[in-house]
Order: sequence, then C-alpha cells, then structure tokens
Amino acid sequence: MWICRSNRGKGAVCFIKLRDGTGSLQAFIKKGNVSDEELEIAQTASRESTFQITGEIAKKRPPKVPEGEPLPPPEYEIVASKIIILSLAETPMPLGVTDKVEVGMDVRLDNRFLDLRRKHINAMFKLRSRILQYGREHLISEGFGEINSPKIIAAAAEGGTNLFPIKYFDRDAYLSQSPQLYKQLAVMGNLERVFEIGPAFRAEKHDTYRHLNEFISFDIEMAWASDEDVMQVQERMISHIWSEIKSNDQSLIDDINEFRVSEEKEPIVVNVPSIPFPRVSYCEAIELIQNKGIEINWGDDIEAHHADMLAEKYSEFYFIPKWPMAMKPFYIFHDKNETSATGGQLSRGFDLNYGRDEMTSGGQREHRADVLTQNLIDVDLNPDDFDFYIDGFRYGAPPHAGWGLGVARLLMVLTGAGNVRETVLFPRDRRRCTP
Ligand code: AMO
Repeated sequence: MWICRSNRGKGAVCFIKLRDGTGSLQAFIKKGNVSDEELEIAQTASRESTFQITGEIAKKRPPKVPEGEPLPPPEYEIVASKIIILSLAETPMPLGVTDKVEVGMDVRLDNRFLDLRRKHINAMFKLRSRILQYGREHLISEGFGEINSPKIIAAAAEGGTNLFPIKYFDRDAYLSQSPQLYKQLAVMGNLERVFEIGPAFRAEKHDTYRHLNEFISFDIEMAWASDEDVMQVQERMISHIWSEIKSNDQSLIDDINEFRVSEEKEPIVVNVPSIPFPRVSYCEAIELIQNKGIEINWGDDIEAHHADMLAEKYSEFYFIPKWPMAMKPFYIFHDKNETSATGGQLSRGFDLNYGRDEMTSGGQREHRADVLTQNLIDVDLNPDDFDFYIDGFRYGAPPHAGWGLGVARLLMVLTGAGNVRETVLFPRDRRRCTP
C-alpha cells in the first residue's frame, strides 16, 4: 500500500495512513511489535512510498462521545508485526497527491501518473472505463459486433487537410482520421451491425477546450438503417450509460463532487436523459439562433457561440438532423427528394449536441457507387484514391447509417470537466506529445 498521510508519532509508536485501490487503512506500529529498524523506516519514510505490512486487524479505540450519544460504527486498523519497504518516494514531489494542488494543468499532465493518484482524477478514469463498458454492453445487446479497422491509411476519410503524414516503407501514408470508410466496408461485407472504439488522429491546429489531435472515437455502422434509426440507437445507448452509472457508480461521482465542492463548484448530478432526445433540424436551429439576434446565415456552420443560443432552450442532449449537403462529407446521403423550401439541398447528416458542445456526427450514407464517385469529384477529391472504397459498393450495397461519438467529450459533460484534456489519460495537442 501507499503511504498517503504523513507519519504520526515519535518514539515508541507511530501511525501511518495507507491506501491502495481497495481503500485506506491506518497502520499502528509499536516498538517491540516490529524491529527498531522497521519502526524507524515507518517514522521517516516519505509520503507515497510503498510498503508491505503484515499484522493483525484490530478495532480502533472508539472516540469519546458525549454521554447518552451512540458510538459511531467501529473503525479498524492494522497492528503491524512486519514492515517491508517496497519503494521509497523521492522528495519533493512535483505535485501533491492528498493536499490541495496549486499547480497548473501542464505540471499535472507532465506528471500524470501522480495526478492520477488524486481521488477525483482516479474516479474520472474509472468512469471513463464504465462509459465504454456500458456503451459496449448496450450495443452488443442490440446485435452489434466489435471491429478494429487499420490506423495506417492511404486515403482521407474526413477531408484532405488535416492528415498526419507518415512514411510507410517506401510510400506515403497517413494516420487514420476516423474508421469511416472501413466500418462501411465491413457493413458491405455483411457484418450488418458493427462498432469500433479506437483512436482517430486529426492534424488540426485548434487550441480549444474540446479539440485534441488524437481522440478516441466510438463509432457504429448499421445496414438497412436510416439517419433516424441510428439516432435512436445512440439515444438508447446514452440513456443506458447514464442509467447504469447512476445505479452502479455513485461513489465515483461522489469522489468527483467532494473535489468540486472543495473548489466551490456545483456538485454534478447524474440525470438519466429521457428519450427521445429533442430533434432540432438545421433549418430550425438557424432560425432559432437568428431570432436571438445573432448573425448567422443558412449554410453557415453552427459554432459553439451559436450553439450557446440553442443551449438556452436545449441545455442537455439534442440532435440537429438534416444539415445542408454542402456542409457534410462526401459519404453522407444527399436527400434530393426532400421537398422543403431549401430546394433539395439537405442531407441525412446529423449532429448530437450537449448544450453548446458537439458530441457526435453521423448520418445515413450514400450507397450508390456512381453517386459516391460524383460526390468525391464535387469536393475535389480524386476518386482513384478511393477505388478500394467505391469498389465495396459495386456488387450490391444495403442502405446504411452510422455515427462517431467523441468519448472524451461525453465524459466531459458527464463529469462537468471543463476541458477534454482532463478526460484523456495522456492528451495530445499541438504543444504536447509527451508523456
Ligand atoms: P466527426 O469528424 O464529426 O465525424 O467526429 C465525430 C466526433 O468525434 C469527436 N471529435 C473530436 N474530439 C476531440 N478532438 C477532436 N479534434 C475531434 N474531432 C472530432 C467529436 C465529433 O462529434 N466519420 C464521422 C462520424 C460518422 O459519420 O460516423 C466523423 O468522424 O465528438
């Protein structure tokens, strides 16, 4: 166990507070029970040193309580008979584990292994694991199977400008921006419901609280499905994740709240979102933002400061379906038969937002090889670079749909963390590629 509180006691006795992943415990160390050398080690060892302690578990002496008042439940301690020091921690530490930390995010991230020992940070990453576990469980219960697509690729899925080039033997290749093309090819191969949780790389020069250059994308792809079908999969999955966390992981939320309260921040409450989530179509969203007196035109992107206006009405999860085709990638289905006033310019692409922040993009896909080829030409991509992909649609192709969800952003809204760097173990941004 780790020493987490300074040693108390001099002379013949000493108390140390220990912790490991199962909890914390006081050790009572007394001259005579252990050797003089062991007693000295216990009295002088630095915080965060690790020990192996053998001894007997005993009830601690109960605290004094005013007459007539009930005693609190008994507490236990270990009365040590043998102490082995496993590793002495160096001093001073770059940041404290049990004290209030006054250092900035860079120092914390440089020393992430220590930062992680802090209770609320540790809880954050346990919750991250739960999100993935409950998400996986839910999709498997709906008949999805997990796939893994290559991360070394030769063609851009999400536009050619934000690729990280790499040398692949004697040719050029890139780090994958998303599993998009491969999850679709898996569906073309009769794996009708697939999901993937894997890294995506974007060479974007953003420096914001919600962009990283490497992030984990939680993707699905589903045959015989429309945009509406996969939005429903997503809302069921998110609602399941929230409900499982509420039922099973309140202690992790409590650890985060203990810290938030100490920082005078509102504690977080896990409210299971009711389904269906609201749908605010792109056209409605533009109108709503314009009605708030904010300048935005049909065809503009809905940026975070625009979404602030939507968040006044929709503060939690809501979908924004039916984006203009011109704003969506070539693989999205262009709904030319859509008969609204937009003259057939809409697509079956959607986003999921939580308040101001985008969590997901998705949509129904174009499944006709000739239209896909034209779509590539329309956005100045060379169809020859996409032969391996277009070929997948030449021999029968089911209509299909899917989405990609940013895991770090979902954890950010669950835990009230104000920055995705908080929710990624070792974040990668423009300035950071270590540790
Ligand atoms: P998109 O590019 O919108 O769509 O990405 C999907 C989701 O991934 C998250 N995300 C990011 N998170 C952190 N840093 C970034 N730089 C970053 N970029 C994206 C966001 C976003 O909503 N192929 C499509 C998905 C699909 O249609 O299936 C895609 O990748 O939460």
